[in-house]
Amino acid sequence: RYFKKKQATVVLAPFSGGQGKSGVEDGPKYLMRQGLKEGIETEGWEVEISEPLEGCDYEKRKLSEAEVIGKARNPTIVGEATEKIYKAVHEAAAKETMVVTLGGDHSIAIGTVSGVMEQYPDVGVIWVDAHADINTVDCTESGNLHGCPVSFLLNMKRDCWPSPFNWVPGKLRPEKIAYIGLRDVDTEEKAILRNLGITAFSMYHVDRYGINKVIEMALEAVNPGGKGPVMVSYDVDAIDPMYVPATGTPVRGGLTLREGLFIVERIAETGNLVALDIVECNPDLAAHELHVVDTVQTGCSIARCALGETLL
Ligand code: 6HN
Ligand code: MN
Ligand code: MN
Ligand code: MN
Repeated sequence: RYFKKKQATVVLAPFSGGQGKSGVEDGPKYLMRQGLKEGIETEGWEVEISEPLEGCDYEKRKLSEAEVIGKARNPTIVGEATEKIYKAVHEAAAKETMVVTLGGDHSIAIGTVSGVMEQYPDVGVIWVDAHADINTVDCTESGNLHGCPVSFLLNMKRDCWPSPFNWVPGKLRPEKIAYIGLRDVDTEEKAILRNLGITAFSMYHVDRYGINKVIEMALEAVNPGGKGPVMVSYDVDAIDPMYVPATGTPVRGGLTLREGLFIVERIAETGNLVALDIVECNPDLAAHELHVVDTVQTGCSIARCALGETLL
């Protein structure tokens, strides 16, 4: 509905600076090698690749600089990398292509959501995750910025931001984001969700109402009447570690593989999807090769389902 032609831009975001473990920067490479691009092409999309972080050795800088400002770890590289991603995503969205960004850790969503919002200021964001990622730089316990992207997007505690984040527009409103899959939310994050009245469906709600009703309610919350554009920021740890073992912060009791895919199938069906992130695939954290394949195949399935595979 939003595109004249079925054109997609796959933005590669091999970045790990939002958390401590290495390996998540290899996510894009593994997803591409597993055939993500070909999978989307099979659905009739013409695919272009964008590599905003090409030539930047953030992995090396993370290890050598080990910067901490206030509580935030590695803020300079996170600020710089997300600004590059922001520009690439904005450019791709402005060309009226579907934007699929492959992480990398979830800090990259500071860039992706901001970039999408330049083109679609009223976009509704569905955040699929075991975690709320809404810690402020002020209240984060881990200091890992992949636990904070939503607070940047909502412009929370801007006074406390390290200067590399000065570029962040911070224009998302609390009523334009809804969560699905939550089951590991920090105490301060729960207070924030409550105070801002953010729509959040935990695994309890998935069990209580079923995934179909949950996705219906989430969409209605961020995009009333189904009239506007929607973006999905998909952290693969929303799905149970039984299906997605190779990820940095796995939490048991997650979505089944089918529930996880149904979310994007249903959103694809509305015709309102304009952008998708797939983040937190970390091949280095697999106990053996089968875990890598399970995780990476799930990432590729999310992309295909979001771009219409299961619509017969
Ligand atoms: N993710 N709430 C924890 C923290 O460190 O702030 C976990 C964050 C996980 C982030 O999975 O994208
Ligand atoms: Mn590596
Ligand atoms: Mn998560
Ligand atoms: Mn996340």
